[in-house]
Amino acid sequence: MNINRNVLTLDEFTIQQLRNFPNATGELSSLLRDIGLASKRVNVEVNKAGLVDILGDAGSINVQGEDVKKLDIFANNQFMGVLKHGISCAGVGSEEMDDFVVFDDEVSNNSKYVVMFDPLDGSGNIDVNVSIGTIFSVYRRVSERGKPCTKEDFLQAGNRQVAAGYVIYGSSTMLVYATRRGVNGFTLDPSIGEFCLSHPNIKCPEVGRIYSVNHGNFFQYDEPVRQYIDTCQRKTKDTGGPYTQRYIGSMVADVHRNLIKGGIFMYPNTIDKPKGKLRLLYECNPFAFIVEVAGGKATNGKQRILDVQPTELHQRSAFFVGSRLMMEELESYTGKV
Ligand code: P6P
Repeated sequence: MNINRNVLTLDEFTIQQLRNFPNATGELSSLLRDIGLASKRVNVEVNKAGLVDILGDAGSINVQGEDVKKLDIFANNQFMGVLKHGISCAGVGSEEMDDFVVFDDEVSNNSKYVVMFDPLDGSGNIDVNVSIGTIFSVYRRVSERGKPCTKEDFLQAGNRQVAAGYVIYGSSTMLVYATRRGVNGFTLDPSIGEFCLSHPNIKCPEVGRIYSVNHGNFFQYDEPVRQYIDTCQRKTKDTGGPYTQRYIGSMVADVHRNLIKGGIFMYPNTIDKPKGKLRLLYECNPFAFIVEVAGGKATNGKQRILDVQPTELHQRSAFFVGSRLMMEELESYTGKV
């Protein structure tokens, strides 16, 4: 009997991956399905954010010193909930929580993975209806199984990630995740409430014509970065341009666009933020992993991002990510990485 499988759901895809790798335990597939479930619940609230009193500041201030909006808290609790009650995660770290959380129950203590996530990145855009997103990063724990996870499980270099991904709540809702075997995108089909494989085996074009940076900070950037931005502005048909500047101010939307179309996203150090603004563990590392698996590059301007050894859960970093040849042109100004 020929079963019509022309559209694979996220669940079917992750189970198919299991069939292709019989030695796999299924814990990572299960964890990804848990994240997909939480994403669908967050999506419902994001889509009606303008209609119900879920907007507006929750009154609290998060560890970043930013006003926390109710949707941030809702999203944080959704991802925490599915991961705590799943079978694959020993604990989590989140932008919305000062410290990492150990689930510390028998099943969780025997689980293989820990997860870092930014539950709702770009949340400052929630009430002006700009695309926002969730970002997540999965590590195999280094602490002894059977016991509670420890800080060392979360302070691993990005090159030890097992999987990473994001959800973009935009004109459509997409979940994109990478393992070392590839990057795949799933678009939510509201008619069946399932993420369906829409972008198999995503590759980042070697070169693009989009550069993404906050020009408002231009005079705060180091000279080599300003020189590269100037070069972008001077591109012509004869020199691989003209380039266009696209910057939404929501990292998930900006990096997703550049991943698909080709381009470079930059959040350099500034005079005001000498260590950068973006968070290494749950913003830079996941996107660096995804873009590298797709064929691009990601650095902090001096070093491959995935090789940076973290020392703090919420540490910041300068971040440059995108098409390989555009990153190499940037490095011709900032120094070879
Ligand atoms: P700026 C959103 O607050 C965020 O963390 C990223 O999503 C986004 O890329 C960046 O900050 C925008 O920062 O300083 O340009 O507004």
